[in-house]
Amino acid sequence: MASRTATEDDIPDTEPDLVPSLDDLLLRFDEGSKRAAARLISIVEEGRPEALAILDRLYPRVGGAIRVGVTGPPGAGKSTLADRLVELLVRAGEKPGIVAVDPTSPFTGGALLGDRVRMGPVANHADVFFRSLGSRGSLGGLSLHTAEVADVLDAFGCSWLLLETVGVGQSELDVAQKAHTTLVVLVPESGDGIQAMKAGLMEIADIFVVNKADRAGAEKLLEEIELSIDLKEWLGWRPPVFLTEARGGRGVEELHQALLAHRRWLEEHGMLQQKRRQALESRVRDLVEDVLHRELWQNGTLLQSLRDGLDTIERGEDSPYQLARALVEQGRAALAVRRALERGHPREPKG
Ligand SMILES: Nc1nc2c(ncn2[C@@H]2O[C@H](COP(=O)(O)OP(=O)(O)O)[C@@H](O)[C@H]2O)c(=O)[nH]1
Ligand SMILES: [Mg+2]
Repeated sequence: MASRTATEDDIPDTEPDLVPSLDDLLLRFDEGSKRAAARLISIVEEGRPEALAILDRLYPRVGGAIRVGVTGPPGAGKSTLADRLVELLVRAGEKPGIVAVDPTSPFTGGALLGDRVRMGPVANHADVFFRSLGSRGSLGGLSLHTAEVADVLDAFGCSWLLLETVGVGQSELDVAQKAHTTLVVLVPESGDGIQAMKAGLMEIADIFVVNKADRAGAEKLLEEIELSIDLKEWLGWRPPVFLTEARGGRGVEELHQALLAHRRWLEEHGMLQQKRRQALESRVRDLVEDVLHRELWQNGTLLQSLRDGLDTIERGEDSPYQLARALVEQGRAALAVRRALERGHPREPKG
């Protein structure tokens, strides 16, 4: 898409009563309207019923973007670093996007304006797409629909996608599964080095960044990390460690080069294919579980049995384990009946 300046069209409209038809939105999306993209993302993020149809329709165009997970403790400078990287990528003629998970953003992802301020001039660049998602209570997490939102941006033509997490936790494993390259950002203060190893970041990091190189202890942390890396045996890619000063942009070009090098390495060793497959598996599993979960609990009888069961447990007449087993049986039977009905077969009498 040709470079152009940001227009009013680039500000996402969140007024539900003005929502145009889906075909209309998709058409404008195809024409490169950021506003249409923002609306489609909202639909996907909110998990609205049309979401699956949208994703399905866009899927053939998904897969071009280089996906980089940016993770590390709060305050490490992930956002600042992501901004600098985006600036650099724009200068290199790329079309980058950032999907950030923001713990404070409300349900509708309304943190966008705040983050535009954060992003400064970068956010208003026509070739940058920025999206902030609510973490939905999954503390430290990537939002539930991060991968889907990234897919929409991928189909929109973003060539790089930075997926920024809130902090470090279980969800960082998710990032590793959803990104091609995972950046772990640490800072000299608060003994991050040791904590990183405890949190298992060594297992997910493709590249380590020691940010705030202007602060005391940066070199020492870098050495600590190098030492920990040396303690492990690396058959393939050995994660490099970089010093950066995100605020001033120092070390960002080197980081960019490292990202490209990792990308090449993945391609040359058939790992990109493997990572894509891994991500695909995790995605399809999520989708299946989501559907089964919803179908199961949509069943009013099952919910009633659950509540009745709770009474029984409280009276000391049953245990949670017995109840769970009974509910699983009941749920399975109900799903089997439903399936039979959907196929148009009469229900088999129980013998
Ligand atoms: N001294 C110093 N401060 C930095 C540097 N990079 C980021 N910061 C500051 O650290 C704070 C947290 O940065 P932010 O990017 O929001 O961290 P995040 O929570 O990991 O996204 C902000 O006040 C930044 O200005 C740096 O290289 N040196
Ligand atoms: Mg941040």
